[in-house]
Amino acid sequence: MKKEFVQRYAKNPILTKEDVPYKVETVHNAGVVKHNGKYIMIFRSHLDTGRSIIGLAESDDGFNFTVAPEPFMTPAKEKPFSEYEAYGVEDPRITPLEGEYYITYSAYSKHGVRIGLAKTKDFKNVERIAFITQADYRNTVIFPEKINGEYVKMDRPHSDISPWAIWISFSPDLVHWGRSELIIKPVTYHWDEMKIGPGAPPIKTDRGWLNIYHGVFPTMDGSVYRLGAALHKLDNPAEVIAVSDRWILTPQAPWELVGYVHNVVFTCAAVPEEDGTLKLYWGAADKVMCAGTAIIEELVDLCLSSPREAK
Ligand code: BMA
Repeated sequence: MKKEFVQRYAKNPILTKEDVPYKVETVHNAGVVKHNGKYIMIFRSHLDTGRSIIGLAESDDGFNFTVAPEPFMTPAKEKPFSEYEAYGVEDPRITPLEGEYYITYSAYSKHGVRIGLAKTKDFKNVERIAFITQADYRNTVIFPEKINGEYVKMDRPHSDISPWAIWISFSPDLVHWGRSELIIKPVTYHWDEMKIGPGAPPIKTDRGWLNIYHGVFPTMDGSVYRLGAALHKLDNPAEVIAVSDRWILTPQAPWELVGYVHNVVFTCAAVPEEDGTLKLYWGAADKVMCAGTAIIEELVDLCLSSPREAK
């Protein structure tokens, strides 16, 4: 029997627009962390303008969430942020780092899409820090600790020439980034052949950084978004140890197959637990939020036992 690496939570979807006390059309692509013994989720919602905002929900067990009465982040009103967020804020990822929570999000405007960085201590007040890319970047994840004295991020620049791939960059201060290099590329006629991008902020394991990413395959019926796993060297995450040949999650449940955008599972969050499991969260068909669990060591073994080339 084919092994399933992610066990879906029995009561998926865990959050839908019906759970939100203000008017939204979708609940998807959420960042999640544990904070003061609770799970905090910040989720993207389309409004009926087609533009997105970010809401907040809280849970004791990581599966049953209650949504806060007001949105958490809406497009900024003050410059310079207002200039680049006018069309919405999307796909937040949260990294706990040095006692604070750093949030990366896609900022859309007439100038394109770029990545904003914000931080919070308590998920009540959020402070925007800077835009950390130019236009044409999405899917930025920050590693949860400095490596060799530097902050590290991965993201996915757009490109018409080369495949849309995962890049890594380094920074002394989280604002200025450089020494970028391409580290994982789509593979031709493979489930992730069209484009790939970082998903959840990386998880530290004894054998390397576990990177759960998304990959896209084009079909006659539109694109299919799936999730895969890769392992990066602990002291040099630019070095990719292995990328699993197989995907770890594919659209299967009815709400993953049909929704706002069909055939999408898209992650911005995986929360490691003390028992060696992780809780994985994904937006299903860009419409609802789902969750599942996986055994971290099994994902690491999967990468090592059946790798495909990284680039
Ligand atoms: C990507 C992003 C994601 C979305 C996905 C599937 O390009 O827009 O936010 O979940 O497409 O529609």
